[in-house]
Amino acid sequence: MMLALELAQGIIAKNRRSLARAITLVESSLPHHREAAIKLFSLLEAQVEPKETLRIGVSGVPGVGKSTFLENFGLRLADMGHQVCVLAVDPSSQISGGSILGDKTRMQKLSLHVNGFVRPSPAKDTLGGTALRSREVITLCEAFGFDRIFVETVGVGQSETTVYSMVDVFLVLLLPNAGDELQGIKKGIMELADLIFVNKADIDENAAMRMVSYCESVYELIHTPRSGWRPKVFLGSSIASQGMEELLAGLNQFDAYLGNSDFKTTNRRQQRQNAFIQELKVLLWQQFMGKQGHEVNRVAQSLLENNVSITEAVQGILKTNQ
Ligand SMILES: Nc1nc2c(ncn2[C@@H]2O[C@H](COP(=O)(O)OP(=O)(O)OP(=O)(O)O)[C@@H](O)[C@H]2O)c(=O)[nH]1
Ligand SMILES: [Mg+2]
Repeated sequence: MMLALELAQGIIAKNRRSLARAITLVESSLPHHREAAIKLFSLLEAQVEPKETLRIGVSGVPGVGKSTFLENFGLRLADMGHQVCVLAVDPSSQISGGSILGDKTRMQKLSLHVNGFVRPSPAKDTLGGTALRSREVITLCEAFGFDRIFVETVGVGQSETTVYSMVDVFLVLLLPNAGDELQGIKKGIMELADLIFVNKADIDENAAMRMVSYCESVYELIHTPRSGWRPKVFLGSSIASQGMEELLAGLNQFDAYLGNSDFKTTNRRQQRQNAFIQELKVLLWQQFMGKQGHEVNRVAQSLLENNVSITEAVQGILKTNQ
C-alpha cells in the first residue's frame, strides 16, 4: 500500500509524474494494481475539496481536427489561468494506433504548458470497463486541480456514448464538406451535442456556413439535449485560429446555464449511478465466466450444432450455477 500513499501525496503536491503514474495504475487490470487504485481513491477523497470543474467531451470523425482544436482552444484556456487537461478515450485504439503518436505531437504546446496536461488513450483496451476507468482518470485529474477536463473521442460506434456518459458538456466537431452519413448527423450525434463547431472553415468558408445553417435547421426538428439547453452551432478553423472566441463565449454561456440550473449536479449523480450498474455488470460477468466459462463455451458451441432453444440454453446455464 506504500505505492498508493506515495501517489496520493504526489498528486496533492501537484507532481505531474505522480499523476501520470497514478493514471497508469488505474488503467491497469492487474488485481494488485486494482487494490492499490482503490486505496489511492480513498486517500484522495479524504483530502481533496470539491471544486468547480467542467468536463467536456469532444467528438467527431477521425481527422476532423479534434486534437488540433484542443491544442488551440486548450492553450487559450490555459493562458487565461484555467488548469486544462486533455484525455483520450478510444476503444478502437488497437485499430487506429496512429493517433496516439499524433496526439503527442499535435498537442505539444498544451502538454508543455504550465497549466496543461495531455494524456493519450491507453495503448490497449482495459478489460471491459473502459468507461469506468476513464471516469476514474477524470477523478484523478480533478483531485490534481484541473478545472477544464476535455475528453477526446473518435466519433464512431460506441465511444461517443461512452464519453457522453461521463461529461457535463458534449462538443461535436464537424467537417464542412463531408456527408451526413459519414459524420453520423442522422445517427443521433446531434441529439447528444450541446455545442457544435464546424472546423476547417479556412478550406471552404461557404461550405462551412452552409453546414451551420443545415445544423440549425436540423435543430428546428429534433429534441434538444438532456439539459434542455438549445444547442449552439459555430464555425471556424483550429489551424487558422478562427471562431475560437465565439465558441469560448458559447461554452461560457452553457457553463452559466448549468450554474443556474441543477442539471450538472443531477446529471453527475445519474452518471455515477449508471457507472455503478455498468461496473457491477462487468464484474458479475467476469466472475461468472471465471467459474462457468467452460460450460458457457460448451453450450455456445452446441448452439452451432443443434437446434436448441436459446431460452432453454440460458436457463440451463443459470440452473447449473445455483
Ligand atoms: N485546413 C485545416 N486543417 C486542419 C484544421 N484542423 C485540423 N486540421 C488538420 O487535419 C488533420 C487531422 O487533425 P487532427 O487534429 O489529428 O484530427 P483528429 O480529429 O484529432 O483525428 P483523430 O485523433 O485521428 O481522430 C491534421 O493534418 C490537421 O493539421 C483546420 O481548422 N483547418
Ligand atoms: Mg486526435
